[in-house]
Amino acid sequence: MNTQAQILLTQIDELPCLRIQHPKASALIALQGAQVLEYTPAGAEPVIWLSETAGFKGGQSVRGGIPVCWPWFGDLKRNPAEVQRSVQGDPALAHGWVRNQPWLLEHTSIDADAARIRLRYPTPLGLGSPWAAQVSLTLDILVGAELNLQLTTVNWSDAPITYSQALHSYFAVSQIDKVQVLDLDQCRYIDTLQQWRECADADPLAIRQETDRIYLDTPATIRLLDLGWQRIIHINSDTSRSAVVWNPWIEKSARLSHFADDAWQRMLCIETARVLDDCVTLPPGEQDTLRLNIGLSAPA
Ligand code: TA6
Repeated sequence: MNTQAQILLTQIDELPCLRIQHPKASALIALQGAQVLEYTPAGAEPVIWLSETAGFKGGQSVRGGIPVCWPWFGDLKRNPAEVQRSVQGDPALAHGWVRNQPWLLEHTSIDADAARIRLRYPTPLGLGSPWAAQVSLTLDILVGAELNLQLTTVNWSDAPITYSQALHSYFAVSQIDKVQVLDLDQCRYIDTLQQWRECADADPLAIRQETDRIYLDTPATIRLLDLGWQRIIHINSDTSRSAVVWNPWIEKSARLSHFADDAWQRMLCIETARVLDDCVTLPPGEQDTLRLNIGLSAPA
């Protein structure tokens, strides 16, 4: 049967969402946080993981998908001093203030190749630093044989702004002990579980314990090899030189909200970032885009 190409507005509990049906892929996007929740190419296993126990409540980021972390990543106090000075955010908020806020649906289109959606964070709505009213933030999402996200910040103010950001992608895996993260061997990383000390590995990364690493000087493409599903997920960004790899493993899973105790076996976060040495300073009148392209191939 030829799948109709359509973008449907739907409500899941408290959250308005867009359900994308297309011959090349299906997807689910929450307007809150402009959060991709699901992405599954035609004929493939899901690429993006959504928690089986996810909540869909106003003001709460949904567990899974691709949360937008902006204008800071992670713990604000662990960010460079210039980010903290510039954003003047609430340190109690992890991952910035836009991922649990309502975004506006600005544009949709659909053709034989893909569905395209543009969402806009309605500054100065909601929380914000002194410059929040003078910065625009949009997310362009392309759903097709590949998934493409472009997070664009425009600085309309008369002073430079400094921020960190990440597209916090939760990837679905067949079984965590059947996957390897390629292309990060030789990259230096900060191990947040070992007093944030700097390390480096010589081999591809296999996940065998709680893992929470910030890689720096990363290559444009990071590959997630999944032998269980006989595929490679290509995570490509030409505008990011930092990436976060996170799996909560057993103990932390039990402490996480909306996260089944065994869900650590079915997901792995590889987050496309601009953090630490790679954070962004944007001069007045300029714009910056964080681009992410996700595609599949068979293992070599
Ligand atoms: O990206 C890794 C991380 O910073 C982890 O330390 C963990 O906190 C994860 O993000 C999820 O954070 P959240 O606030 O969404 O539960």
